[in-house]
Parts: sequence; C-alpha cells; structure tokens
Amino acid sequence: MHTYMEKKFKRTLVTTALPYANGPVHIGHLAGVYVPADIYTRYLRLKGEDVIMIGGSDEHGVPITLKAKAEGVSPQDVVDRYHNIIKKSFEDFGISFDIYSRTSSAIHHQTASDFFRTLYDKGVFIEKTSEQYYDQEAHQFLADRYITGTCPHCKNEHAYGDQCEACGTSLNATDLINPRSAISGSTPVMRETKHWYLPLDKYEDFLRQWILEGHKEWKPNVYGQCKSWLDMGLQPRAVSRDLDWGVPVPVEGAEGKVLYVWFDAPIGYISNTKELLPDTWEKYWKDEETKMVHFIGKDNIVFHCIVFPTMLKAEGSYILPENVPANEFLNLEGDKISTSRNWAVWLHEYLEEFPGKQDVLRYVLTANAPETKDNDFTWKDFQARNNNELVAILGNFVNRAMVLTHKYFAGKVPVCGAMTEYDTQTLEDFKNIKKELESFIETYRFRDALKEAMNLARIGNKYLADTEPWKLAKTDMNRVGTILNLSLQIAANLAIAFEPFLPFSASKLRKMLSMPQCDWNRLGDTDILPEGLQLGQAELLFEKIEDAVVEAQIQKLLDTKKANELKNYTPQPAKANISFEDFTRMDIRVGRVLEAERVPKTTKLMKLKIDTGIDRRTVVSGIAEHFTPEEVVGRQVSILVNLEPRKIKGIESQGMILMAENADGKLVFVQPSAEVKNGSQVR
Ligand code: B3M
Ligand code: ZN
Repeated sequence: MHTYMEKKFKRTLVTTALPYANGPVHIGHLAGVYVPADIYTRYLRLKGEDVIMIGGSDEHGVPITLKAKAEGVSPQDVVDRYHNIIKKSFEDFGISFDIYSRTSSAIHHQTASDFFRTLYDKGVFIEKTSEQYYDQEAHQFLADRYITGTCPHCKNEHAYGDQCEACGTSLNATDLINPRSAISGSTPVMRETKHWYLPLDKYEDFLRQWILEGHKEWKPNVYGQCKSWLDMGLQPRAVSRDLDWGVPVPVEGAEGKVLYVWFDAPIGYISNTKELLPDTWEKYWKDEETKMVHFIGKDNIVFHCIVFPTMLKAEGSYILPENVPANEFLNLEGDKISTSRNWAVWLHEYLEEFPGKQDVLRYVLTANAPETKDNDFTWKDFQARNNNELVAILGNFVNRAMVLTHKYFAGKVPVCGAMTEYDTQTLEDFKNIKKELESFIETYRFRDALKEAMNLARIGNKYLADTEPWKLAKTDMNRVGTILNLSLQIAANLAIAFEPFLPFSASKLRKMLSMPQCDWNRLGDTDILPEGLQLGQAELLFEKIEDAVVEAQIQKLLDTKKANELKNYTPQPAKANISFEDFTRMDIRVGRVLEAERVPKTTKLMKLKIDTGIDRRTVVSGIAEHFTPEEVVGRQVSILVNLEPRKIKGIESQGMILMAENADGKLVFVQPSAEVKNGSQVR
C-alpha cells in the first residue's frame, strides 16, 4: 500500500466552503477559509502548477427562506443581494477564485438533480416515511427551523426546533414545549411524510479505512472529529426536505420536496467547475492524479469528510478529497462572532474604513489564524501587528533600501563588490527560505510560513541597521554599493515570498523593484535584480495606524454590545397587586434641587438639599456615577417625602428621589413634564 507522501499529483482542485447568501462575510470567514485557500492557490500558481480555485454562494436552506419571509421579499431577492455583496468583498480582498458562482444557477440545479437521480437509480437511498410537524394554516411541513417554542432545558420561549440559542442545546422539534409554527403562529400537528436517506452506516467500513488508516496526516482537529463521529456510529441521513426553495427532488411523487441544502451545496463545487471548464471539468473531478483539497471551517467537517465523500463514493466515478485542512474559529474581542448579534468585523465595512489596507487584514488574520485552536481578533493586536511588524520591519526595510539607492546611485541597482564575512553570513541566513516556505505551505501551516517570510524582512532590516551604509557614503562608495545591492536582492526575495500572503503589497514592491516577473523558483537567489537596473519610485508599503483609529473601532463594538443588551432586556416581572389604600400611603411631591455635592469617600452617593414645598431637607441619593452636582442643581424632581429617615454614611437622608433605571443601567430622573409649584402632589 502506498502512503500519502509518495503520491504524486498532476493538478490541484482547491474548493472553498460556499458561504450562505443570507448575510455579508466577515473576518471569521476570511481567516478560516478564504485567506488560507488563497495563499495555497497563489503559491501553486506561482510555482507554475495546474491549479484551480472554486468558490460560490450557498443559496438554499431554511434560514434564507425565513429571512425572505421576515422582509416580505422572495428568497431569490435575498440571495441576489448577498451574493453580490459577498462576491465583491472577496474580489476586493484579492481572493483569487477562478470562479465564484452560486447554487441558484441553472447549471447547479441540473448537476445536483442529476447527481441525486444517479444515486436514486443505483438504489443507494433508503425511502422512509416518518411523522413530522405540519402547519395546517400554511399548508406545509415545517423544517425544524420553522418551529419555535419553549426550550425544555432553559425555558427560553424563543427556541428553534433544531437549537436553543439561549442555552446552546441542540434540539429536536418534538422536544419543544408549546411548539408554534414560525410561519403562521399556529400550533403544528404531526403528519406523515416521505424522505430519502443516505445510508451512511453502510459506508462506515470504507470511511474508517479511508480516513483513519489512509489519512493519518490530516490535521489533528479534523482527524479527531472524524474519529469521534465514526466511533459513535453513523446513521442514515435524510437528504430531502419538505420546502419550496431549493433543488426539487427529481422523483415522481416528490412534489413540494427539495434536496436538503447540505446535499446540494457540496455538489456546487462540481457545478461551478463545470461552469468554469465546460469541456475539461472531469479532469479535475475524476482523475486520480488530481489532488482535491477542501478549505472549510470546523463546523463543516462532518459534511466534507463523511457525508460528501460518501456521496462521491456511492456515485462511483469521482475522486475523494486528499486533504481537508479545516480551521477552528476566530473570535472577536473575546466573544464568538455572530451575525445575528452583529458581533463581527464585516469585510465591506472594513474596506470603507480602511481603504487600501486589504493586506493589513490579510496579514493579521494569517499571523493569528485559528489553525490549531480558536483564536481571538482584537483591534489592539491589529494595530500592533501593523505598526510593529508591517511598518517597522517590512515597510521600513524596503523603504530604506529604495531611498538610499535613489540617493546614492540615482535609483540604479549598484554593483556588488567584494563581500565581507558578515555579508556572506547574512545571505546564508536566508538561503533555505524557499524550502522552508514550501514545507510549511504544503502542510497547510500558513502562520509558520508567514513568520518565515517576515523573518526574511527582519534579516534585511538588521543587515541595514548593522552595516549603516549612510555612514559610509563619504568614505567608501563601493562598500555602500555592495550593501545596497544585497539589500535590494533581499527586497526582491520579499516580493516573491510575500506574493501568496500580501498580493497587493508584493505587486507594489515588484513595481518599485522593476521586477515584472514573479518566479517562485528564484526564491533564495541573490542575483534576482541585475546590476544597473533602473528602479521605480520609492513608495510606502504600509502606514502607521493611530490610537484614535483603533479606539473608534473598539467603541463601535462597545456600542454594538450595548445595543444587544438593550435588545435582550427583559423587564422585571410585575409585583403582586396592592390596594389603592396602599398607594395613597405614599406621599410623593415635586421638589427642586437647591444644592448638590458628592459624599466624600464614596463613588455613588450625592448629598442633595431639596425644596419640597413643605420644607427644605437633605436627601442622600445614589446618582453620583450618572450626574455631576452641576447637572442636578436647579432641577425639579419627584421625591417620596414620608419615607422613614435613615442614616447613610453618617448623613440623615430624609426621603427618596424617584429615578428610572434604563435597560443599560443608566439612571434618569422622573420629573414633571412641565414646571409645577414645589410641593405639588404626585398621584
Ligand atoms: N454554507 C455552511 C457555512 O457557511 C455552508 C457551507 C457549504 S460548503 C459546501 O458554514
Ligand atoms: Zn435553552
């Protein structure tokens, strides 16, 4: 049996998870899937290999139909809108798809339908009738997401039939207490319905052999998840749904049924390849010499390692993925990224706020990629990596080499004369760069690869700092020439090494260095730029990001958090009834604040002198964190005057000022809507 390392491939098929077209894409998408896939693909292209990168929008599934209903538009309207936003974000960030298409396309519907039909005709599926919730008012079966009710675990009244978002438990629709249809609001009834099931259990032996024996080199998080699924034992999975949005089930008697979104979506990779290469697509899908790699996030592992391979295997003419380098999740400022809570950095917004800084985000997301565990994106880290790494190391080195060459050699690559021992040692330091980058990239360790590339910039920076050519300009121009020649060669190496990671900056750098070609095979060479070559103008590759800019981003997130708290605020339940008598026992008056001062050695308390109309009295109130004394003096307020006096911090407080507490904890005065005479009763 041959092992993985010995396998030789002629071409590579890179697929990237198809994002649902029900919202824009955010940094989590980019970090988890699209930047790594792009690095990998750009690298292979640079090496001159045969590679295609396939992407597209996933435009089916229940959440899209729910969103359409909520907005009163059609599902097609929803996916048209987001497909275009998503596609543009990817283009803007330089994600170099060979095709970015969509699953509502005619070619996909045909491909997915044919695929189902092939398996159906081969007798692969099990047909099974079961009872499911049915909405008698809307005349349709309800997918789990269409049913809401009370969570049996935490009593959240807005749990969905597949999951309670309050406590995170995954549910069956039949678990819900008091189930309701999300469409009509009526109580659903149980009714029989027929579906087609993919018998995953029958493929267990094949999967065990193929993954657990044949792909021990897969990332531990991926391998481990597959193993635990297989160890739990696989069940047949329904691949159809009662729904009117999706690819219709191409079988007689299947009216009102569509393919389950997770059945059709991965077939989208095939459809999109077909759309790109109508005549030669099969070469990429059916030839053992093609290496197929699925780039996905960790929540998609089971579908790409177990369900889709089973579908491909059952069909019989397709290859299986060679690797599935799934990433873990990226969090944002310590919290899980969430579309519904708007807790995200949206790519289209980022570009509006940081125009031209695509590479900065690509850099930070790669340097901090969730390759082996969940990671956190913070704006402080973003700023630090930009200022301390991109600006201070890479940008600074390139700029110094360029500016000095323009200053001393009219922008022409100077002659490299005799080398010192230090020069040779510096060159020695990076002669393995190509091998190192390759071995990291080919094993999907993009963070390490990026670190290695940055290290080359560090070497250059140190070399210039140590040799100080600007000090030698008066005495030894030959030496200055040698130093700058070597520095420029390092810069040329950087232009190649960074191309997969920071394509915008690498191309800018190549333009500065008059390097029309970017040949990966020259990486590590020290004669890339010929002597006498006229360089372009020096431009800054990166610029410093100021504190105020990241503080504004942090503030934006804090505002989001606050807005979410307000949205989720549930008022205290009502207290038990009291009699009118009870109410009249309270003597509430309008009074005016005459004086106010903070109570020393406390943060919350303020001592107020109030004109109650009856008398002038002292009240201690817990408002000092919300108002300054100046803000309260002169105000009319409501005061409960017959509250028993009590001592607070040694001061006798005679009454209580009435305040309302907002959902975010902010206090406001309960005050008359127009001026009234002090002493007026509140009744
Ligand atoms: N749309 C799920 C997701 O975006 C799904 C991926 C499909 S890949 C074939 O997480
Ligand atoms: Zn719950």
